[in-house]
Amino acid sequence: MKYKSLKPLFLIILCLFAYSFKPVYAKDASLSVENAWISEAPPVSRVMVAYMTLANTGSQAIEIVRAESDSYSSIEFHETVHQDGMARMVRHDSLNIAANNKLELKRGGPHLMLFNPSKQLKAGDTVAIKFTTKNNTSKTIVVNVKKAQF
Ligand SMILES: [Cu+2]
Repeated sequence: MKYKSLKPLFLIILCLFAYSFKPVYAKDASLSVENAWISEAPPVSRVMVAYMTLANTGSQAIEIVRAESDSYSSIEFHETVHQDGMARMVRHDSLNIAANNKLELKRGGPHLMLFNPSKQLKAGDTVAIKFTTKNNTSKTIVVNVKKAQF
């Protein structure tokens, strides 16, 4: 409720900003990735998890609609949510990074779920992951597999 009452004010401020800074708005949004790592999993595991910080230094939101890798059969966007004292995972269609903002993929929050590794991946191995955005731009990052951190 408190949030709802603040919303109009927030939008007005946002509009004022958009108006006053309009001339310097750039068309290209830019994505960078920091501290990316994949958590090593037991050999029997058919799923692994990747964490990272996605940074958008551009003035427009970035929506990542696809993630893929030769090292996995598929990659999904997940989020761990806590409901009634239980943690469960929900699947998202995309990852959204607001303009000039960061999205942290971390334990207990949003993450990449990596399915069916093509071979056993151990700490020290590297995996290439390709992201595709809604604007059909793509970015490939190299991610290190590390020992699980609890
Ligand atoms: Cu998951």
